[in-house]
Amino acid sequence: MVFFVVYYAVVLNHSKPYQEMILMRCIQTIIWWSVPNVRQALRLLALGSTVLLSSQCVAAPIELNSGIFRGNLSGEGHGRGLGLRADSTVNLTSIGIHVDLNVLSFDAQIYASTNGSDTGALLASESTVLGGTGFGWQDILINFTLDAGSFYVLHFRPTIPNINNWVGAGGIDYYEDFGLPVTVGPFTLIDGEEGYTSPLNFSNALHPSLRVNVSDPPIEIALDIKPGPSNNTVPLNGNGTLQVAILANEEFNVMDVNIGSLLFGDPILVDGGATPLGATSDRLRDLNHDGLDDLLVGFSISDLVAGGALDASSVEGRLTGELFDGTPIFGSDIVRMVPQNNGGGALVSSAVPEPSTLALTALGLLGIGRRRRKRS
Ligand SMILES: [Ca+2]
Ligand SMILES: [Ca+2]
Ligand SMILES: [Ca+2]
Repeated sequence: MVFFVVYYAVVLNHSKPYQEMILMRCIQTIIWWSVPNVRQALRLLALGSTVLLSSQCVAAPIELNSGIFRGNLSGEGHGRGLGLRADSTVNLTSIGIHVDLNVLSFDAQIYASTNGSDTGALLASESTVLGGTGFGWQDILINFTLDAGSFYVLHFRPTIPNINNWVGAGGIDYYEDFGLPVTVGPFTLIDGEEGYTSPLNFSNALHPSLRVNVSDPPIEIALDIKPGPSNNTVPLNGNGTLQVAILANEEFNVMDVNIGSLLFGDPILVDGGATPLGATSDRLRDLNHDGLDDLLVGFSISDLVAGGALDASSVEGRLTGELFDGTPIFGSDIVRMVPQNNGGGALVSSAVPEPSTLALTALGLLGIGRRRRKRS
């Protein structure tokens, strides 16, 4: 079809600028609908921003220590950490330590605390094999939101208790606790500690230099599964695409969504270990006619069910992901799982089908025209 349009435009008796314009539209359309990431990049360019600009918004790691350096010493004990207060609500995405680690599995942990000097319940823990790379920063990815005004203890330890053998010959950077409290970034550092499990020992007068990566706290997005007049039925044995809409508002531009980061599934099944699924299609459309483009993403129903991310017990679908600046987003809507009809008739088609290539091409041409008008 595309080649016919090109042929029609180039061969027939149109002016040269018109032929070139048609040719460019076709090339744009082919690119636009061929690769999701290219489409995303073009949308950003259309907005006058770039992926590079977005990545510059990602904050640098924040080093947490008293600023009074004791020295580089051996690493006896069962782990090290810091008690602190979050002065604003932030999402912690990694915890690291400045050290020479032996090759072992290590845990980054976040404990509750009432004062930054006592440890309560373990709130989050992630394990990673690290070490063997000499002295430097060793980071473990974690994802946990610290609430403004609350106290926590960040702790780094060998996964298996290993009193005198978790720090290598290069040692560990130590800072003096008497330099605390001190405010660093969005945190007030209260006290250094050591130990293996709660309660940790805060009588120790030293602390390591920890570093954390933070992002803005998660944003809840307005989600509409099967947008439009629909009772959100999903055929359990369907082969169609489940369309999920992220609705924009004045504060939330769907152009900021990193489509490659989106994952969908039943929150109960996913939190129980099932793997959520990435989107297989995406397009912009003002679904609720408020003048703001919404983002419609599609997920394969058969893949969702085959992967265990949806089953007959599902009553909710959750979408999680990130903005280009790393801010987490999440949203959910109800689903009503229904069995497939004999022969797979009406219920399967209740999932919005993928538009044909012809329709996509027409939409692409219309879409490019619409976006251009908006910019002018
Ligand atoms: Ca202490
Ligand atoms: Ca709906
Ligand atoms: Ca809208």
